[in-house]
Amino acid sequence: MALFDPKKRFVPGVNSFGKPRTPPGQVATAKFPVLTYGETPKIDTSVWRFRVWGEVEEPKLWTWEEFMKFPQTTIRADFHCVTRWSRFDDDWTGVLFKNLVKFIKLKPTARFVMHHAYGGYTTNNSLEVMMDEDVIFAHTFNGQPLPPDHGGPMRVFTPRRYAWKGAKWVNGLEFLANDSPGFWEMNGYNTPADPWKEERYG
Ligand SMILES: Nc1nc2c(c(=O)[nH]1)N[C@H]1C(S)=C(S)[C@@H](COP(=O)(O)O)O[C@H]1N2
Ligand SMILES: [Mo]
Repeated sequence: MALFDPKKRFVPGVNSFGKPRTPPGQVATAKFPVLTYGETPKIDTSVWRFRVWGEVEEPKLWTWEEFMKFPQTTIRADFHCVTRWSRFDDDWTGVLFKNLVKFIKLKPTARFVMHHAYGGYTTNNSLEVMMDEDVIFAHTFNGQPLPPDHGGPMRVFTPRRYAWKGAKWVNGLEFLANDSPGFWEMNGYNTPADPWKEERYG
């Protein structure tokens, strides 16, 4: 299933979900800067594990092989960093959250989702934001394995939110009943983080 409808690119200046392609205060770059707080962890897929816990009926622990059996999707999307650079039209392949969550039995109390990652990074989104149709757990970038500096072997990418809302080297999801700050959220960044509303800080 491809979410990208090429016809939409014929609407000048509008992205795949009907918003201005360049959010306010952003500048386009052809580069792909690496924005990491700390070191790049090196994780082999043979030892990679993905945990699910918190407000769920049954915690999960998936291996790489198990994760690759979930439905795979390629999206074309734009990347917006809160430090004001944006990258356009990359193809990301992996498992959409909305498909992954079908394999998790949520408790009715689950309202927020904390991403956990190798290295200790965390970030929190509402369940509603995670259910956006293009939130993806990506292992492939423009047809190549996602490079370690950009979060390989697996990262989260949230095209409708600033990029800090997706954890590189993701290794688990914790479902929460209440809004709880992750790494940057504790440091003054906000939870919804909508680039078109310039929700950068607090
Ligand atoms: N684990 C982890 N994930 C992270 C970060 C980080 O420091 N550690 N930085 C975030 C920020 S602020 C951005 S802009 C993007 C940067 O992704 P890139 O390095 O691939 O450009 O990753 C996000 N995810
Ligand atoms: Mo960022």
